[in-house]
Amino acid sequence: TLVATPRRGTLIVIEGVDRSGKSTQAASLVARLNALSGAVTAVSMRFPDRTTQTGKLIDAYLTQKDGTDGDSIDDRTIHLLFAANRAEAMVQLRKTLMTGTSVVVDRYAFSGVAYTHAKGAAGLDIEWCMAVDAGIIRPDVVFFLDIPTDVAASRGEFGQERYERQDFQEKVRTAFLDIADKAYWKILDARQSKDALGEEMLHLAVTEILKTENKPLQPLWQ
Ligand code: 2DT
Ligand code: MG
Repeated sequence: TLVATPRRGTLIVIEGVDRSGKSTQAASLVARLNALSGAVTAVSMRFPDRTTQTGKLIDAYLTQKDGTDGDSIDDRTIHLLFAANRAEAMVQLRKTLMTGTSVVVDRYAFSGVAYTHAKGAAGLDIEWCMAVDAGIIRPDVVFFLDIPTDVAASRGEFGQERYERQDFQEKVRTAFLDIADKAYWKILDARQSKDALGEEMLHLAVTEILKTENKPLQPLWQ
């Protein structure tokens, strides 16, 4: 008799500029996947994970509570902290995927590269930014929620944290599109209604889950 190898879960990453709807759509996708009849199980994850030791440093930096001028962590160091915050999650992520659960992740290394590179500082070229995350688990699919930054800026709560300025977000969007890999990125129109976008993502996610369940995990950028 055949002993079924447990199918692995699918790693789905959602990326985009601030206020593109990532967190809403991540929660919605997990709920929609779990509601399907059949054997799909999905959980969510987000980066930065602000609850860990590295995450607390990152949170202080983002909310600018970390020093007198809010600039007490330099650009290279904060980039490395974001990467460390992902690296420390890999054992758990791999375990979850290998037990057959799909994981929907709100931001990943692509945000790492796009936000750091958008600072335009010397030495923060795309190659250096990417190198730091090379070898972490490669997503099976990236949903890039694309939105003009003026539309994003007009949504609520813009401007509460570091980076939430439209001129900066424009640079971030450009950097995302520069590193978009057609092999596994889906660029989606994030101006459409929540439900329409959610349906589109569900359809694409199910297709991906069926395609990837028997494939080994791959390293990113190697
Ligand atoms: P949230 O608003 O989604 O919590 O993100 N960021 C994120 C980086 O600069 N580098 C990274 O590697 C990641 C994952 C994007 C908080 C902010 O942190 C930025 C917005
Ligand atoms: Mg934010």
